[in-house]
Amino acid sequence: MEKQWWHNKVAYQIYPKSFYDHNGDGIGDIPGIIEKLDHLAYLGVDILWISPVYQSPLADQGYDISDYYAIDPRFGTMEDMDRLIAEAKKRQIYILMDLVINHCSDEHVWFQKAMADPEGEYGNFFYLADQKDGRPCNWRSYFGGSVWEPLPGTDKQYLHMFHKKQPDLNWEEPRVRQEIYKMINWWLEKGVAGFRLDAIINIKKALPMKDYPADRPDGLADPGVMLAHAEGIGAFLKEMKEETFQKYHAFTVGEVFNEKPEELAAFIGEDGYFSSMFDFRETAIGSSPKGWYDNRPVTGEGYKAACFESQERSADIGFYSNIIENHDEPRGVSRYLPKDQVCEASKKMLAGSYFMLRGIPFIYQGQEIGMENTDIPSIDQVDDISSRAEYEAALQAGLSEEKAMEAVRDYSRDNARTPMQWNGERHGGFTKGTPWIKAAPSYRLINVEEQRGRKDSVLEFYRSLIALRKDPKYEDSLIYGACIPYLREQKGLMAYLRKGEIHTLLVMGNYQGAPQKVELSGTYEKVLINNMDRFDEEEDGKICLMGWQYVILEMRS
Ligand code: TEU
Ligand code: CA
Repeated sequence: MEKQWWHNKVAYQIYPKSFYDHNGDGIGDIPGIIEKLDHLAYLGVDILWISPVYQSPLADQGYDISDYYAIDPRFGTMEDMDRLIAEAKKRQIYILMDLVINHCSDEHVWFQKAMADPEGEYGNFFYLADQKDGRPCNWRSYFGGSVWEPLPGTDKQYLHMFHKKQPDLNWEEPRVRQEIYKMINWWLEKGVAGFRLDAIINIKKALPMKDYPADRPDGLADPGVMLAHAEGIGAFLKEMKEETFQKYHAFTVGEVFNEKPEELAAFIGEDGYFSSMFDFRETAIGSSPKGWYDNRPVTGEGYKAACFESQERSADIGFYSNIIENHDEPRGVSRYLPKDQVCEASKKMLAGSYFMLRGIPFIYQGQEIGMENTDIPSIDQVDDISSRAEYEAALQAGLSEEKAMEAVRDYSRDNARTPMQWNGERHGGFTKGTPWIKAAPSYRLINVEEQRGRKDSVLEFYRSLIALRKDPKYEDSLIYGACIPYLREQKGLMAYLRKGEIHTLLVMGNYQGAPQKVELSGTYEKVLINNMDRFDEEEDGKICLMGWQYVILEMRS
């Protein structure tokens, strides 16, 4: 495999609105990110993915862009952005912008012009249809309801896969693609190192549009069904790569759901459309097509199986980007650990388990201190638009309000969007004003200030994981080595070997509260990481792992 600059990097996602508020208006901002760059350098991360800060009405928290060439004043100015890129560079940190190009905002000038004159120059930038012919298809939008919405002041309607304030761009129209490539290159010229590609699989629709069998009481069909019928996205992605990323050696990570298994090499192989794409197999565990209310909780065995399937699938192909959470998901520790067992030891075990898998590890803000899901008392205190749709779906299916709220509490995107917990002061030290969204009450106990320098904290544990991954000595195994499941059948054990040309590391996590004995794969040289201060060797080549213990051993070859 040809080496790339990003192979040995660790990435970190910032959700700017909730990261750090510099000017006290309650909204996190770019100057706030700059102020906290030293925290990120201390942690040791190399790549920052910044969720959208472009000009936006914030109908979907910035994933609805009204000007790709401008920074929203709530987040700062273009000078701030330039300063962020420069300050990051001083610390050898690379910046990734969030590229939201499946759709824009209904306040974008293209849409405004299409609305003013649907038959004119910009009409074909969107998917428009005559109202008189009825709804062209019964697809459900991701946020609930039909994808079709009347185009105000006209006899047309337009398509939106997400919120109605997020009209889909028509990628079949070459002028749309040219406008997008121009914009991408403009950002690359500015010095960003690459992009995270939002919802990118949606840019290719199954055409001609038609109805699919309804799968919920609303009579609509899941958008995933349409995607399964869409053919030919590759031509768009290849063209985009050649016109933009490739010329700049940019790092790109696709938010790709619903890809067809045989397409993985085309997406992230040596010559793939993207450098990497997120592995969402773990987030899909237990998820029901009916909605959040019908999801089943994750077990350790389920988690392990999902990780290994992804590892096996990508092994000879390329690098997945590995996560336990992001701004669309509940907190990883609240999702992948049993509710009554969430503690510092188990958080570290989960961290270590995904972090050493083959691929690029991404950390979501607050994950490095073990932030947990927040309290959500009632539906009117929810900001997240997808939570509202899921709440409705639960009620429609006959659940009580209390049961519907339970689902929202477990899966709401607000869980990840509460302010970053910097210290134990008011609002977790996120703002001097009133935060746009309430801080999780846990900030008094879980915060950066308390953990920084405390040897056995989650934060310091993440630092040690990052340092080990970046140690050039182990590059042959932790970056380029194979990932081989170890004692896969042993229940409650998540273990694998990272086998390189020179080094072999044995990674073991006891994914349960009870201790268990584990046979080692051979003799070991040394213990590289241990989340506990004991290491119990038995006489017969076995070790006894305490509940939630996690260790990495360097094996003797
Ligand atoms: O998410 C894409 C996506 O597929 C969503 O269905 C996501 O799984 C859902 O929001 C979870 O509830 C991306 C962004 O990450 C998300 O924040 C945006 O809302 C969405 O695109 C639209 O831009
Ligand atoms: Ca602010």
